[in-house]
Amino acid sequence: MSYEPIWLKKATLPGKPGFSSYIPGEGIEGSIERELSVLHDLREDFVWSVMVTEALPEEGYEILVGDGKVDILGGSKAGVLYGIFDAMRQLILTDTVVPVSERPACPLRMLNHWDNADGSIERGYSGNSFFFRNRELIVDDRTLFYARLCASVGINATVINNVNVHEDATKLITDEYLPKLREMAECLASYGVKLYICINFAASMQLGGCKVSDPLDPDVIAYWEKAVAHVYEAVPMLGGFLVKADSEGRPGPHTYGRTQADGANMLARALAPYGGKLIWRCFVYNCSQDWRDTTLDRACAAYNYFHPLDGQFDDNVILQVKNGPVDFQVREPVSPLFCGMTQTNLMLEVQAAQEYTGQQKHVCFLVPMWKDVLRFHTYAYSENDRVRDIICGAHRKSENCGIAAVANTGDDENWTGSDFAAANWYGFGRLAWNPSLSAEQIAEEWAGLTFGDDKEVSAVIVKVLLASYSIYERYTVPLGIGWMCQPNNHYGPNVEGYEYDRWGTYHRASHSAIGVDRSSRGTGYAVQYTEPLAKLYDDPSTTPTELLLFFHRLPYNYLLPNGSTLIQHIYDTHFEAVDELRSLIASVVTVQGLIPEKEYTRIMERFAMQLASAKEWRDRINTYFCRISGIGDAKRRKIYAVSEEDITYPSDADPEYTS
Ligand code: GCW
Repeated sequence: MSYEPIWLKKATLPGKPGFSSYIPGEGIEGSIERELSVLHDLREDFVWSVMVTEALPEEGYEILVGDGKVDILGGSKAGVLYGIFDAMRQLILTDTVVPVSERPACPLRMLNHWDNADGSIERGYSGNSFFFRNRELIVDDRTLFYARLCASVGINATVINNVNVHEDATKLITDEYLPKLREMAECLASYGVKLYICINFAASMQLGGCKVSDPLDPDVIAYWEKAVAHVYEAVPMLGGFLVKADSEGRPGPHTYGRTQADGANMLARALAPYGGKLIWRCFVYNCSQDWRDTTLDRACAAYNYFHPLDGQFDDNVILQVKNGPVDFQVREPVSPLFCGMTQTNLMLEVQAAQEYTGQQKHVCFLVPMWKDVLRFHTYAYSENDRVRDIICGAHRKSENCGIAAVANTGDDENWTGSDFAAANWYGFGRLAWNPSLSAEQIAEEWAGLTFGDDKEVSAVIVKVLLASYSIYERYTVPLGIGWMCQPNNHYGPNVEGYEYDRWGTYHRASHSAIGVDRSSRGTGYAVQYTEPLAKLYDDPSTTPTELLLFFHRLPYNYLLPNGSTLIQHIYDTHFEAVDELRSLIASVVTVQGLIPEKEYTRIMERFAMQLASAKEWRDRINTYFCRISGIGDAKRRKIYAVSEEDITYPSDADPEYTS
């Protein structure tokens, strides 16, 4: 399948070096040469030179400019490449180069692909895998271009297979795959991207003939030592393993009464002699909950399992924590693990794949959401530390930390299905490199690189991106409640879809109130946080409005700080967001003709799907809450309440309804 150069469009002219064929063994020197010639094509009148110097941090770089001469210095060859891409970005956006001195904030800047060996992608919204086809690994020009795109935004690591490791992918660590895996690792490394793989915790049984996968069993330990030695003999540049254990049916140490630390350390010790890292996910919870049991709260699970183990993990273990305590909902509080694990290496996991945010049919630029997470004050070490400090290693002085995004790519021609979704891939890399960049700056860069330098087009694209997350949030789930989507595929509304299921994801709406009480009077989730956060979240009057229903169970006539009742807020946000979406679409129509037709058509096709789905969200949510509460919209907009006699309209005279 052919592919487009997306944000490297201007740096990839047909027949010119950027679109090069993959030549095995070419190495990072080959990439530097190729990218230098792109720079040269962009500005022939400049004299370009590159140099590696130990005076700079390993992945850092400096660009020196003087008298038509540009020197790019890197702390390593990868640093040089990052410097070249910076110069390229500057040239394309501003037609000139200014001096800069840069180093990445996060040591690990990683993508997690949920690609299966058969070529399908779990939660993939842009075609099939370009890493696997029919149980075979593919290494070709597209792999190289993927690495080029990653390097151009500073991504330095990737996991190519799904965390749910099924039978075929279990064999990635065997001779069936190792030679090709090495080729893959070399291809990626030629752009400074380190390959990682997901392993199956039960491989000792499935491949090694052991009776168990108990991490303290000597046969299991011996199996992994041998298996890892074999893998590193074939693929010495492998970064390590990522593991999903004891979660959603995946095997893990809990089966044997062992802890998550027992499981992680056993694998980490097998990897340590080779410098390998073991990334262990904290997404551990009971997915067979009885919905009748209102004392059990899934949000509490990760902290309950991992917090008591703080300090027990080996140094080459990194715990990978989803941004929120449940699962990539449109709005969740930041996971309390970032507040309470001061003796453990941590990595943040966000999801660029738009599983719950419109599945790449809806525009949803996630950088603003990620920035909220990164700047969140954890109070773990001091008053001033934020998630970004923790994942950049500021406190533990460790290189074993960073940020991972579940990737949103596939083999679609434009890589991400939706053209706008590429901004999330781009933005993730830029933010991981420098969390202080603003969402606006990232959006502007991406728009300029992707759609050219027309100011009008850029302004419209940036406006769409920056408005999109807030709009999506408002026509979908109100006030952080979550999980009102279709079960299984997670697209579109279904208010009670998860209500009586086993997944621990309930809103428990009744005729008078909605939400789960997660305060100290309820499940106690709020008090997993450090102070002053625990106190703040424990009280509805100090809980941030956008998270109100995540933490509290409240009546529909509860008054919000803006003077609106909770139910009126639901109506207002849903009506307004659909209207705003309509006007955003109209603004894109104004630049028809200034955007290439192919892209424009693709964008409009997706907007049509988004608008239809947004209306469905609005009408289902509004109708559900109108019917269940019997309270009508103070502004009398169209809601499908069936029987008018059942509805009471808040009167203007009633001070409780001053929306
Ligand atoms: O939300 C769930 C997804 C699963 C995914 C899981 C996880 C890869 O629906 O598809 O499995 O999260 O993060 O492990």
